[in-house]
Amino acid sequence: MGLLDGKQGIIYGVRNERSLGWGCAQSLAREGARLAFSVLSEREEKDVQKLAGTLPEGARGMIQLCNLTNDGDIASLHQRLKEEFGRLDFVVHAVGFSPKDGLTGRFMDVSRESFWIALDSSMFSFVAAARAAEPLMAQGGSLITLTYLGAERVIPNYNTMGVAKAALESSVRYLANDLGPQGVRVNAISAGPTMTLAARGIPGFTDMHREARDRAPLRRNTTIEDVGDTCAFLASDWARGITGETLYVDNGLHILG
Ligand code: 0WE
Repeated sequence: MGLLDGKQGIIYGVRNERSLGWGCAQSLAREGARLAFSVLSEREEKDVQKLAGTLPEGARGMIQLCNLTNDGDIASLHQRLKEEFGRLDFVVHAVGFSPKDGLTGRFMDVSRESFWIALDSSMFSFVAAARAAEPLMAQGGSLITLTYLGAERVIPNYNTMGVAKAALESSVRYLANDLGPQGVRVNAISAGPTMTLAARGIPGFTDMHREARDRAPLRRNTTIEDVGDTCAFLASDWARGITGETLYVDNGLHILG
């Protein structure tokens, strides 16, 4: 018997086997949930199809292309979700993007264009996903997004993503207040540095990853399984009293001075 037997939800942002979204998918599937995946491109769709094929039969739902910065994409995805799933119990938003110039040099030198791309794709995308999911969550539900300590502290080069994550964490609180009366909970997981595709391309990330392990109270790095199990908890009724919260899954890194 799984924690999430009979529940179904959608995951945005699985890209490969190292993705935090994939860690969430594995934990949610293990606990008995049925999953839909939303991917950005046809190339990613093939990869995610392969990954989803490794999940238990009952966990595999639909895979559909959807760019969360496109309202038409969101509408057709939810039309299909309504037809094939009927109801959503959770949404996992594991999406974030900033153009390169938002992740390097001085924060204040980012272009207006790159700044808004980062805010739209990393932050407003969660609001858009929440709004679209609302009609399918009449019986309550759980919305989960991913954030990072760079929202609250200055982490070198995180720059525009830090400001986007700060807005995202604030949106978690406002959405929690909007949707609470309908029994929809909204929370964020603040993950420690993890070796994902998104992180690997970042200059200096390897050193940062090693330092995080050496300094963290638990002396280990955050894994996608750590994040996935917390995600399954937040999606479950065990977390029924938690909303508007940011949970740290970082081996205690954020408590250090
Ligand atoms: O949120 C993130 C990274 C997300 C991300 C990654 C990229 C790389 C490729 C967003 N946009 C882009 N754009 C690209 O063109 N993390 C929490 C991982 C991360 O990124 C950092 C970090 C950490 C940790 C960037 C600078 C410093 C630390």
